[in-house]
Amino acid sequence: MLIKNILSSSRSQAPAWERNWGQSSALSKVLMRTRYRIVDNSYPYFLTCTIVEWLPVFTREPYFEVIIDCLKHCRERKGLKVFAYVIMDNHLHLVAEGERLGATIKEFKSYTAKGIIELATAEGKDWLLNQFKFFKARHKQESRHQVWQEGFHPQLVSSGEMLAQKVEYIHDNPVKAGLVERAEDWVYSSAKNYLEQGGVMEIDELEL
Ligand code: NI
Repeated sequence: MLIKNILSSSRSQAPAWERNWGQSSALSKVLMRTRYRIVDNSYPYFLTCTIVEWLPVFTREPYFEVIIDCLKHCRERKGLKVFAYVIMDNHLHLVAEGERLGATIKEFKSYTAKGIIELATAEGKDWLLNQFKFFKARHKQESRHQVWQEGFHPQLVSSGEMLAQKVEYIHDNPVKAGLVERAEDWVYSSAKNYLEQGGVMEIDELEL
């Protein structure tokens, strides 16, 4: 596993690197040549899903797999196009597109929340489960836990340049966090896919 130095602080706020765009890398030069065009009313969006209180949930493979399995399902069955993604310890980013994008992401969050709770229950992670209970929004009656923060901050990606910038930003997350030296060394992102080095799931690669 290339995952190292997973941040252990339980309540860290968004770190500085989250607020700054990445500097250019070899990958960005490839991406800046993108010929991707937005057609009709179908636009990609940059999305962020964050665990409640920035709790570090994704620290071991089974937790990452909950997300990967659900993304695969959404691609295969719900018409979700995933152009880029990264899973960090307490949040994930996507550049995605779909006819029912909002509804699909809502279902994705609900389904993965259940998976995370099941896993935490099976592993006896009472501390984590108690945090999920403690931070549950009062108005939410349908579940006892709150795993994700509300919403997913959709940002319309309206040009090829912006698209390249978002994809690069996504791939740079683990580098900026000091977890890996090169974007493609992070297992749970689409950086490898763009370098023809495989990747843990298929994506809808942009035409480069
Ligand atoms: Ni991030």
